[in-house]
Order: sequence, then C-alpha cells, then structure tokens
Amino acid sequence: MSILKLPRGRELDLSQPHIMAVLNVTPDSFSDGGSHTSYDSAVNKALELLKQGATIIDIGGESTRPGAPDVSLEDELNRVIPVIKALRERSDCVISIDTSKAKVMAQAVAAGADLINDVRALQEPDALQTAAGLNVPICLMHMQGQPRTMQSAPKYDNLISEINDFFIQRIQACESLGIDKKQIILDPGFGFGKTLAHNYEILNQIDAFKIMGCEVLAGLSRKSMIGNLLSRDTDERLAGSLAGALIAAQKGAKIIRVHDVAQTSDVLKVWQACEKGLDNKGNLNVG
Ligand code: 7PJ
Repeated sequence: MSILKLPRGRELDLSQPHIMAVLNVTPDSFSDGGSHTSYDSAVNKALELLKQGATIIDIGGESTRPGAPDVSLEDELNRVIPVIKALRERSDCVISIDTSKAKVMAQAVAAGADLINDVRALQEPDALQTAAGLNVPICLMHMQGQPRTMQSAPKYDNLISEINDFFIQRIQACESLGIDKKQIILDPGFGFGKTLAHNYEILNQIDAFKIMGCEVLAGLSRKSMIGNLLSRDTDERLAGSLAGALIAAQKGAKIIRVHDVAQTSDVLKVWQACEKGLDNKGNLNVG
C-alpha cells in the first residue's frame, strides 16, 4: 500500500487511482490557449476541477510542449505563486507545482504546494538539493532530449529498460540526499522524446515502470500520441484521451494527469464499479 506524505500531516492514498487536473497558467499553453491567465479565473477553474473529481491540481507556468520557448524565473514565479496562494486560501486540495526550477519549487511549497512535478526529474541546477529540503512527494518524469528538440529523432535500443535505468539513477540521486523513495512517483513521459510507436509501447507496458516500490503517473491527455494516431486537432482528442486514461489506470497507473476531469472521472468510476462492485445502496465497496 502506497501512501504519500503531504505537508501538515495530510496524506494521499494511492491504493486507488487519482485524477491530477492540469491547470496551465501560461499564455501559450497549447490546449488551454491562455484562457485563464488571471489569478481569479485560474482559482475558480481549479475549484471547478476539484468538484468534477480531481484530487490534485497541477499548476504549471512553463509550457513544455515541443518547441516552446524558455520562461524566465521571474515570469514563472509571477504566474504560479499568486495562484497557489489564492487556491490554498480556498481549498485544502493537493496542489502540485509543475516546474524544473529550484527557486519555483521552494517558493511554491512555501505558498502551499504539496507535491513537485518535474518533467526534468530534478536535473536542473540546485533542483535536487532544494527538493530534498522541502519534504514533499516528487514526480520524476523521463524525457529524452530537451523540449525544444526532443521530438526531432527519438531513439532507443530498449525503450522500457532505458527509461527504467534512468528512473533507478534518479531515485538513487534522490536517496543520496535523503529523499525517501516512498515519496517518489515515476512518469515515463508520454510525448517527451518518444515516437508514436514508443508512446503506445509505453502505454501497453506502463506497469513495467512500477519499480523500487514507486507508483506511476500517466499524462497523455490531448497529446499528439492521440492526435497523430486519430488525425484529430487538440479540441477533438477527448475520446482518445479517455481511452488512454482508462488503459493506463487499468494497467496500474495511480495518478492520471488530464485536462478533461469530469469525463475522466466518469470513465474511472465505471471501471471502479465494475472492478470493486457496489453495495446495495449503490456505493463502491471499500477495500
Ligand atoms: C506532463 C507533465 C506529463 C508530467 C506536461 C502537456 C504537456 N508532467 N507536464 N507528465 N506533460 N508529470 O500537458 O501535454 O506527461 S506538459
């Protein structure tokens, strides 16, 4: 049984799947179009996503889509810190900070964030040392290359074991600074230096990344692995994203990172009803 320890004595029980809702506060986020860059609307959107069934709000101020420009520290802080503070005042939900910058991690946790989600797996300057001092769960994501160039020619001799070798190396780096591996979540990083075929091989074998006692996060919502397979623009990828979310959850991913929370919640509830059974009042059996 895997339970993440959060600040202020709170916990996140990963024996069942959780929805992590994407809350981009970038002006250039590809599927949100910068529609809630003002703090108020970002917080209202977060509260709505929680009502729809998310347990984690993942707040990001850097766009990591292929080809996206780098964001300055100042811009990233100005985007995310006020939103974290304002959301924390209004909710005790799990707040995740999607960043690779040590200073953003530190200020985000001070402002009320509970979890670090780093697509660069704590490899930026000072990130590992800073994260080790913050005592929050950390999601380590695999990426081949850098966001600007990662999709140019992804190549692996052995996809699954190369990703796991990377995880083992990063977990060891974390442990060497005193981070408990029970606080680490692993994410194979759909679309981050992977071809279409790589992405589907990863999805099919996502349980293979449950190593060293760590649980797995899957983020494939609206990504090109859906769009390119189906020839769908970003606003037409809902059905494909839901199929991917369900497959990932059924194969053992415990955190599903999505944009379409209400629909993903419905899908997971149908699966859980089937899997766990219902009592005679229609409530999910516990355990
Ligand atoms: C991911 C992420 C992902 C984790 C993004 C997008 C691109 N963090 N941040 N995993 N993707 N942990 O949302 O499509 O897959 S940004």
